[in-house]
Amino acid sequence: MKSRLIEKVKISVEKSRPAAGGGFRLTGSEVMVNLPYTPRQYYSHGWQSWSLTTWVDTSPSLPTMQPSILHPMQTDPLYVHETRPNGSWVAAVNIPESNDVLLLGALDLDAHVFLDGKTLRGSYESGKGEWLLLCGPEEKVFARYARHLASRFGRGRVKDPQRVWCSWYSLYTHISENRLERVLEDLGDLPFDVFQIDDGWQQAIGDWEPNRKFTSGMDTLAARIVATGRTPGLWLAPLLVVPSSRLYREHRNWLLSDDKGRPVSAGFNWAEPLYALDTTHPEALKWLADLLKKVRNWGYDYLKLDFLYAGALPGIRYNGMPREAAYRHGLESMRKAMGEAYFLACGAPVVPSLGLCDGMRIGPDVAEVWDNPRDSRQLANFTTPGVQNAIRTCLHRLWLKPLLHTDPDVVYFRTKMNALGIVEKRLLQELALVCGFKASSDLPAWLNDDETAALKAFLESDPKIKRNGRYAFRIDDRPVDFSPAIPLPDITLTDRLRGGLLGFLANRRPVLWALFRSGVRSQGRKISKEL
Ligand code: 9PG
Repeated sequence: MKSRLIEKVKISVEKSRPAAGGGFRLTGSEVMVNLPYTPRQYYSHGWQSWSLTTWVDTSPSLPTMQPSILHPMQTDPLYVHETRPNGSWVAAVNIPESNDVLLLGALDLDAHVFLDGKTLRGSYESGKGEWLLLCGPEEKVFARYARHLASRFGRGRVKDPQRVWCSWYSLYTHISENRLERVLEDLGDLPFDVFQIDDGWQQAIGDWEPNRKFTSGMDTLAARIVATGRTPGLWLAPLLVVPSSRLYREHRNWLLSDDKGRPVSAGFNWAEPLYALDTTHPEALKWLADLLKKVRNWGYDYLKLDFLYAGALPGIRYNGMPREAAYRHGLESMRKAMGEAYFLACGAPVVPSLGLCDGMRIGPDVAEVWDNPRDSRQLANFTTPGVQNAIRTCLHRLWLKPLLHTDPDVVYFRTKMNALGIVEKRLLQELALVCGFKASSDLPAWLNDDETAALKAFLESDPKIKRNGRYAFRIDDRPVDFSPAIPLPDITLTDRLRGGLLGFLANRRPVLWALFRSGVRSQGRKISKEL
């Protein structure tokens, strides 16, 4: 079966030719690969950084993730109700009686893949494009797909990733210039290359000027960071707009809209509905370029651009471009405006960002917990913050490593303000070593001497990584097995019923608003108590 499979599949497509090195290169807006068997396992690739990416059993399917108000910010909203196994750009299925897989991967944008019984179907949303069809050992076929993507879209430009201290996973939005300056001092000689200010400095999502907690100005803070020998980093969500912003009031016509002219939902966060900029609107494009030039002029040479999926949501655009092409168009002009800055893409549609960013978050947010059963069991949502969700998705995206720096999010060494067990923290640290990207938000003041020493050793380490299986690695001389993080829960009927009710409630804006507000308040109280 193994070696002859590729001859046994029947391909329906406009054009097909052998690909260099084996397999086929196909052209068409729809390709059908008819398999001589029903696959049991399907590799489902999520649309953007946070979206679930994993091997799934082909039956039964998972319930639809909830609440639906968050669909645009967690998955590709166009396919969220699809019950067949499906995913963005690329799919793989098992080959019976072998360890090999068959891969169908798009080489152009706006592509989705489905499994329909024995038929793997690839489809371009707009016009035709190219596909790669490969059979062989999993690591090899994904590596070949990555090489084809690199020659089509390019790779990141930066050789080695930097070690990042990021303010989010300790202080969240409760940052101020005073607090950050204290952290900067406390970091002492811990070998972090970048000091990255996350969410909380801006006036509003859309109004990217410092708020009342940053009265000295962002340029002054950048200069203070430089004075400690570190690169200043800044978080922005440049493609998002919230109703409370000036940007929303003054430039409603820059928003991505639906066919009735209403702004398209990009989700809900910060106790507000989210909307998206139309990256094909010439004035919005110019505003974006000016924004990035402005933050570069303030002195920030490391930019974490977040919630980027907003630019690729379905909607009506100024120039009618297909959505991922429109996003890439916007990203190209942002990249240009950023000059030589390091660009970390987050919440980013994966393939359309290739070649334009230097690093990419390849999984959902971590958190001080392993799993949140309300989200994973009742809401069937595997994109919410938690270490298990982060490990699962990141491990299934390691094939992206030759294309950019793969950021699995921060690791924890602290015991304070942390519900993770020692084994769980360790597994997350090992993931960071496998991904080759090191970041932490631990406040030095929250670490005891042993934890500080362990963090320092982690930042200084340069281990040899060997992959021995899908989830098995050797890191220097330690065997590391990530399989405990992989299984998806069995969702019972009771879970589904509870989830239905929870999802219904969570879709009400006042409920979400109240949840968000009380969450931020209690977070703030806890942090203040610990500082
Ligand atoms: C700042 C944070 C951090 C973090 C980012 C991003 O689906 N969600 O509701 C959702 C909300 C926030 C989020 C991810 C997902 O976090 O990944 O590192 O920068 O924004 O607000």
